[in-house]
Amino acid sequence: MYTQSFSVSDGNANDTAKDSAKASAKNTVKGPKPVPVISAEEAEKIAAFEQRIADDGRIEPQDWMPEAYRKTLIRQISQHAHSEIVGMLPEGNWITRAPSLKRKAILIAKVQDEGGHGLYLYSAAETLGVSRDKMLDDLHTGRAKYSSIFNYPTLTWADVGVIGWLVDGAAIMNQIPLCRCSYGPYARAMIRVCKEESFHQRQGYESLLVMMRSTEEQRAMVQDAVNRWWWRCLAMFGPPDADSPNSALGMRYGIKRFSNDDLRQKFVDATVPQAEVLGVTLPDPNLKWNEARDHYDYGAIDWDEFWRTLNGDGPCNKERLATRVKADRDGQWVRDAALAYAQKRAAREAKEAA
Ligand code: FAQ
Repeated sequence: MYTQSFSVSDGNANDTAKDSAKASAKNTVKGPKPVPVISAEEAEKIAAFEQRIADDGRIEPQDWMPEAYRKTLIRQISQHAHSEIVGMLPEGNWITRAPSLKRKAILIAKVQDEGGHGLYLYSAAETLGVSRDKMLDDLHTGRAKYSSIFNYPTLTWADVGVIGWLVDGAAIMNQIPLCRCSYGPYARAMIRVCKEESFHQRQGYESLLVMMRSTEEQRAMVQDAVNRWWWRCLAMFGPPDADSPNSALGMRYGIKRFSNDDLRQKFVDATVPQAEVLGVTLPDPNLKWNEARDHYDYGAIDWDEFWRTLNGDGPCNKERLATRVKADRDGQWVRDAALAYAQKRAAREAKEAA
């Protein structure tokens, strides 16, 4: 695994020289800023890396990569992994109360899939040199983020269907472009994740269709769930582009292929016709087709609520974290036993081979 031996900008050599010149020109009183020195070998590595990105090639774990690329990936992939694992909880809450054996089996499979997605993603992040223990420690101590959407409660059975339809729907919209992300292990993990998310989205939609074709009470329950989840799902795509500090680097490095606002718009455009077929109203009086833009216009998202939730003050943040910490502690003996067994087996095999 490559680590940079000294601090250099992750831009190309020309950019670095221009940036340094600008910085020195501005800073006449305090004297010139130290100009980062890049060896010819270093400049060559940066150029090769940037060419690979420009050619839409893949960066693999053994390849040289700028430190900022590695850090951006670790940040995004670990947050994504945490989201999948914490994301098991809101729906997991309904496994014991699913209305039929069929729905229970589907829900168990879905929640188990989310656990699997978390595992692929932790593995992909580990290829960048970060340990799983460190990532989990960051989650359990509240240092790491996970998706805002999983800090809301699942109040009725309709919430489970709406999570499948809208939350998985938003996740797919965001994750399909990640299948073409420049980092090989992340891109490959995303291909399988997206296939499974697609099943998740369809099962949610189908479950809601059944409820919408049933009693008035069930239709009201679906509408109530849609009212509660719609705006949070729009916020899942992240802050508006103008307030998204990581987008520029993510796009430059070929990690993000579309901006937060572009994906949000794609999601709205795809979801409105689905809502019409379902017979639910999306809770936005400003939602209307804009002929000139060839897109739906939609109303203002409550970004204060989004940032509050991100900063730990959503309705379920404390509960979600406490549940994860407890699960980790309760599972310690299993990990210890598995490790002891593996060590014992390895020792026996070594003895037999000797
Ligand atoms: N929640 O500068 P940006 C799923 C943070 S998986 C929490 O725009 P970026 C499957 C962001 O991290 C859902 N935090 O950041 C499922 C950054 O904080 P930092 C998860 C958020 O990275 C379904 C700060 O705000 N999906 O649902 C959120 O360029 C059903 C500034 O934001 C992924 O993780 C948010 N919604 O863009 C499971 C996909 N939005 O790190 C169970 C991969 C932003 O500077 C049941 N991730 N933040 O401290 C991504 O595509 C990107 O990371 C974004 C954010 C688009 C989420």
